[in-house]
Amino acid sequence: MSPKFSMVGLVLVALSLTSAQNDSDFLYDYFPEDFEWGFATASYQIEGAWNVDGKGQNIWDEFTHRNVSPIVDGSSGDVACDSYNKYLEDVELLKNTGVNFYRFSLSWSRLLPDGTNRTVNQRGIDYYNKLINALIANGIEPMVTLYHWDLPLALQGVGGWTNETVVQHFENYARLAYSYFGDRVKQWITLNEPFVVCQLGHGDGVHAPGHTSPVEPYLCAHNILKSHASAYRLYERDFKESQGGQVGVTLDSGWYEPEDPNNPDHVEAAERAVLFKHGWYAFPIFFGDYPPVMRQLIDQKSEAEGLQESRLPEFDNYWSQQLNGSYDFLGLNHYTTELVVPENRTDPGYSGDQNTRTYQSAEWPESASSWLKVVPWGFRKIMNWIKNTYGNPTLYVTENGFSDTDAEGVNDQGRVDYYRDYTNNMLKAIKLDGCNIKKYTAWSLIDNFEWARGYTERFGAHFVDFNDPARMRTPKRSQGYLKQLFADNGFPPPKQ
Ligand code: PNW
Repeated sequence: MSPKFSMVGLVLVALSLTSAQNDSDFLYDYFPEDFEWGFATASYQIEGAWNVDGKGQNIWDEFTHRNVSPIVDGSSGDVACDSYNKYLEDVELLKNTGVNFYRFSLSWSRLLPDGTNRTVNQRGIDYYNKLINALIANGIEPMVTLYHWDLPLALQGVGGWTNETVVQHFENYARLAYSYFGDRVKQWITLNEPFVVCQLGHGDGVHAPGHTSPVEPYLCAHNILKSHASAYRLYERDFKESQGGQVGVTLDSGWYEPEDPNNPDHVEAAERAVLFKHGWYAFPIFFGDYPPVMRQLIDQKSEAEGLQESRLPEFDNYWSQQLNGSYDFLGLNHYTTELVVPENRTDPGYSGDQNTRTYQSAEWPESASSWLKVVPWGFRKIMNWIKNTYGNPTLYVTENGFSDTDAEGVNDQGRVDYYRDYTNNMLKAIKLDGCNIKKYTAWSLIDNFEWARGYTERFGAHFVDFNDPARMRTPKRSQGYLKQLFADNGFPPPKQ
């Protein structure tokens, strides 16, 4: 190569590097060859069939059936997308979009009606066997979440996640799942978003079981972490050698950006916010204990409140060791970003404990969900924070997505733009920042029951007509977009 030629090459490389690091620039490049693409769903949000074929009730059945409905449109997951009957259609949609894998969750009370291994519901086993076999027959790898928020009601009767006995029940349930499905399922996620389980279910009360408390979320988190560790160690001990799969956990975290990045107090407050959100669950799993700043602030505030002991429980040596390193990969659910300012607070509970206040910029594009603003660069920042904080673990994006309403129908350009810009930031995190991201999962395959928001917010790449008894599914514009993205495995440069 002539010196002149290589000089030109160097200048071009330098130019493209500087321009690509500027976030406003789109990166035309490809994902690594072994990168994998999929869709996610969750049992309660899609299955329906809440009281048939031996399924026991769970806390969302009870929550949605309350006389005064806590759901904005008074709806429930009784029928949802009827995927219990229409799972083969779902597999068709997956196949048509060209995914590598499908992330779905098992309904604990469909398999163990009262949550304990006293009775196994064979018809529940049959259902998931049929689904798993159909996926595999179509070349789609199953990725299974054990717990996506639908705790068996009988276990809630004795305190649910706030009673330590749940740990053994979860381990028994995990053993059942590994035993029956582990010959074909190699990707296991113990829990989906323990933060949402504990804070929205036990702190704010907007999710089942609807408790409001400054203490329960920390207790819930403590038992949920032990449950995760038990299920992880069980697989490691009794299944890993024969089945050869992987076990991880899915944690949700937004990105927390200091309002004023030049103010050290703002920077510290934003760091606190990420530690309280992501670190609350990830620190025990990566390091064996809660983040020091949580220990310090919650101990101090508990004492000031006149409590005998801290609202944040402690791990003994045994649990600290069980937890430490209990992951083969880390799952990340990410949707949005918040701005953070420091604020001295005395209101007891998860929010006040952080001494921060968070809000979202009015300039960020909106979705149909009040909490979800479109901030694509935040995705790249949380991935880098995870890389730097935990030593660049294997990261699977297990959810990412955008909501709209009936009004958009299948013309969901907002979702197309969201997926394009978020996945492009993920590409930058991989190619420019060296983040170890191996899989990406779009939420969601189909519109579904969006928890407290009922059917008023749609996240699907396929439209579901909830007025139609057949629950017809229709591909949206975003389905076509994702299909192309998955097939290209990236962003081919625009043709000149
Ligand atoms: C996730 N928030 O939940 C869940 O894993 C899905 O089941 C859900 O449908 C999806 O995201 C869309 O909401 C979240 O308030 C719920 O920050 C609420 C929040 C985040 C995630």
